[in-house]
Amino acid sequence: MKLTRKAALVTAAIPALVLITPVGSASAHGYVSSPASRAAQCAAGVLDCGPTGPRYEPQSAEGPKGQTTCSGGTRQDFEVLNDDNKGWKVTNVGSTMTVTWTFTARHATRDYEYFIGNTRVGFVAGNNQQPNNPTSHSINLGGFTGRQKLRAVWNIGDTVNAFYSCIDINIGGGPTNPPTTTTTTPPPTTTTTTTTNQPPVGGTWAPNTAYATGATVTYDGVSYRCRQAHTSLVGWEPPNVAALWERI
Ligand SMILES: [Cu+2]
Repeated sequence: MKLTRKAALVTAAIPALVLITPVGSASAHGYVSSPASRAAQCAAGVLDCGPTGPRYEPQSAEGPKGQTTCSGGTRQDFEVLNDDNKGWKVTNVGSTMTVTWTFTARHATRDYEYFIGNTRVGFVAGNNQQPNNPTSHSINLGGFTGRQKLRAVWNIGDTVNAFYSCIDINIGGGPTNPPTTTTTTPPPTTTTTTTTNQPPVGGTWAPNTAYATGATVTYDGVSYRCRQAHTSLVGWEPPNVAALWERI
């Protein structure tokens, strides 16, 4: 009788333990599942990312907000995600792409940010609400082209932390040199007698056209000023490429 009672107590205790263990904080967060982020590729076994870390917890690349890493900078076994030369699978995308997050815990969300290099190409407010799972965002890639690393950041609303997810993409298949915001060539002044690339005044934007810095165009009835000299391409329409065209 005594034995049976003891056994019953032990059995009763087991389900409680089993329930508590998986709810531990280490496994509960989120990552970009589509297109397959670096961590998603680790979890799928596409690449060998080591015996721990993203292999089993693609959702745990966590760290303080404001970092520029893919790993979150907290756990050493996630640093493999920062290796740009690991041979990550690259996804071909257009000038706009859909990014899908999978959450294992739907934390109240401050916002989402998307970066290429130091340029923030996307922002989605979270309003401190719990997100749906999964959650998808359409991100305009800001006129960048070619092989790029999109860094997706999920900023949590009620902790100091964020979750980081890097996605290797090939945008458009156009020229490999993306427009950047680093050039600060001033607009040609009236005293300059340069005859090349004179800003067309008030023309309609067209592809395969050389535009000088300061040139103004209209597109869909809206006026824009050229931020830096370039030759236009389909896909680089003024509303798509903030690095090249400023709305006026
Ligand atoms: Cu979490």
